[in-house]
Amino acid sequence: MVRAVRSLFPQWSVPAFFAMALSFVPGAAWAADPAPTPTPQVHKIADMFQPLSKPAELILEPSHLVLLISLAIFLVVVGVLVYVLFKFRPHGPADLLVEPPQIYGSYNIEMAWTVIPCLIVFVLILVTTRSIVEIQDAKIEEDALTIRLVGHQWWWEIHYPELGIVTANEIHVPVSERNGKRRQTHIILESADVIHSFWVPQLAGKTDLVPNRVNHTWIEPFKTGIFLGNCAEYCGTQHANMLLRVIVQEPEDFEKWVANQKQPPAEPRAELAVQGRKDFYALACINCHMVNGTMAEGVFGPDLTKFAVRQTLGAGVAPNTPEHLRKWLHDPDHYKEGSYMPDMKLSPAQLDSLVAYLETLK
Ligand code: HEC
Ligand SMILES: [Cu+2]
Repeated sequence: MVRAVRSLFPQWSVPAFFAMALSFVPGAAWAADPAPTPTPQVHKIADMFQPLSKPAELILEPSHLVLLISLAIFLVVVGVLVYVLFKFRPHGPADLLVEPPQIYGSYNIEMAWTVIPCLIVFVLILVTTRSIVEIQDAKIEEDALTIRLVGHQWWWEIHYPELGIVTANEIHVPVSERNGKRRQTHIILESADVIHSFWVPQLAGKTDLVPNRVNHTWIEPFKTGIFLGNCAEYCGTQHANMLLRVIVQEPEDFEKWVANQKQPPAEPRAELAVQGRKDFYALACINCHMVNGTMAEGVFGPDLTKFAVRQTLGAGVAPNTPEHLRKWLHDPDHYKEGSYMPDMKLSPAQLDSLVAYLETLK
């Protein structure tokens, strides 16, 4: 039945009617972003109607059905409304003086608008339950990559427990072949503070990150490139700036990334960068940030071990360039008002040295 419905529902009919729904999709937040991304194709419009991973595909069918039913209801309600407005409009000044017949209640109509919606809801429950079960009870393969994702106000902490990697805001995963070699990514979702929600529309539906609870989801992207996601549960003032990227790579490229992430960052050589590391140690940065292989062991903020490899900073508020980094350190509120990275009133000399040091973390 769903398949039949789907064939009735060509792709082009969706966008206009659901433009409103789509405006919630993270792609919108990025449209104005001048970020020059040197790396692979960014799938700019995070369009949930173009899924590129198993769980997102599984929810496409029921969502078409839901949208189709909603469209039918919309047409019936508006149709009846327009009919009534025309049919019973006053035909002349005389009509305004007579009171129309006052009819109280109708057994038939009331039965109809109680029973039909109940049936519709029942059908939707059955269809959506099937998809939910299909996604949640899917077998996680033995060779699946595991990621532990911890939501923070307002950034994403990312662990690869089996690989010993910790990073932030940008998830790297290997690509799967649709009909060939697959590599699932199992994502364990937790929260450090309030409820957040993981949503990368082209890869999987939303799953919440709830304090004191462990949720799960998985992805299996069929295309390389960068997929944009967002926190999808209001989590405080900077909720809209809690962006997420999933960088899907060929297995060889992914392995290279892994090998690099496992190395501690190279020793800074340039004088300015060496000074920067001293400043980094002296300025309390180390209370909140970790840099593997150094005395910086803070865990309150994002791990900076391989900071310079990331494409963005501040969970996607700005491209990761020296200019933006300098501005971020000078005044994080400029990008993210109220963020938990304090303005440390750094001097221009400190800013220069810190930027030089952070740029070596790759
Ligand atoms: C009180 C804890 C705290 C201190 C002290 C602190 N930071 Fe942060 N920092 C954070 C938090 C929290 C974030 C994440 C902000 C966000 O994205 O909402 C952050 C983000 C960053 C980022 C962006 C990381 C990324 O990948 O997006 C950099 C770079 C950074 N801090 C550098 C520094 C430096 C350098 C210092 C010292 C001058 C410092 N921080 C001091 C908490 C702190
Ligand atoms: Cu959030």
